[in-house]
Amino acid sequence: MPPSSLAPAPSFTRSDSDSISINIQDDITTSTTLQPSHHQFSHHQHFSNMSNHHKYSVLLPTYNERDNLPVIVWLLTKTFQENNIDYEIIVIDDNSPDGTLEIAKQLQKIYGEDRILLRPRAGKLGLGTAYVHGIQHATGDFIFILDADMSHHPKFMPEMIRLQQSKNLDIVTGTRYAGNGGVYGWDLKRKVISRGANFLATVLLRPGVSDLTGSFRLYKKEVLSKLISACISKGYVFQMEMMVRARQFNYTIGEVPITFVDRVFGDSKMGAMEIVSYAQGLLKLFVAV
Ligand SMILES: Nc1nc2c(ncn2[C@@H]2O[C@H](COP(=O)(O)OP(=O)(O)O)[C@@H](O)[C@H]2O)c(=O)[nH]1
Ligand SMILES: [Mg+2]
Repeated sequence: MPPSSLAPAPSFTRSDSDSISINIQDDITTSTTLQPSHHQFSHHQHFSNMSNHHKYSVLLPTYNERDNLPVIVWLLTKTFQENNIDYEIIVIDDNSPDGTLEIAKQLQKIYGEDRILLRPRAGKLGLGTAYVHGIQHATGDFIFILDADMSHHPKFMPEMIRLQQSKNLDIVTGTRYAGNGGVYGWDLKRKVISRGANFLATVLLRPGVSDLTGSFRLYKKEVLSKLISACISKGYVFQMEMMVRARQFNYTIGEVPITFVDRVFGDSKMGAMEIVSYAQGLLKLFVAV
């Protein structure tokens, strides 16, 4: 099999001898993302009659995502190949105790070293710096950022690219809080936290974007580099600061409604500590901006 061809449902045998096949995962993904009026993908599904000479680097930060990584990589590859888009996936693993990096190495063998780049770090250094680290190795002129836990489905990427191209936008952000966007699988507490975080940030900083804390975004590479070097926040507040700075620099931002589906495998790293540090970071920004 040529390394860059779409690997048909690779299966990964885990050390505890139960095996995971992509088909099962894909079923889960499709069934959990079924939404009533998803007309935004009925047209423009493919780019076959649209020329796209750009290269898209996907920054994929991982911490304990061994069950999710094969599926998200498979979905990304499928999406890019079906749309004739040049891409690379940069996995930034922070020495996950569950052995995510080992899985990533297997995926690199399947898909090729030009498609899967491994840029691991020695320990859990946080999300903000993971992007800083990842972008240094990106060879694309556009950068996608998304979570590795399948909460962000790659099926929205062609629409994000299309919107970016139609207006030559600097940034396109996925939004859960406009149009057909939404959140599925979160309990009330988590929904309130997310809404609260967005509300607080909107009131304090007025950035003109409906989803500030989301992290499914497309950037022109030089725009992301500039934003990253201007950002002072670490952790969860980082995503929001990026949007606030973007407005400061007068970058153009588009929004594509996305459905966010809570992770099926693994645990969220969002805890009480993250909420406290988010609030602190927000206040710091409010004072600084
Ligand atoms: N490299 C790296 N990735 C992280 C870290 N914390 C979270 N992630 C990844 O960032 C993404 C979002 O984290 P997640 O726990 O799902 O956050 P939530 O969706 O807000 O609950 C996932 O792909 C995680 O694996 C970290 O410290 N380092
Ligand atoms: Mg998540």
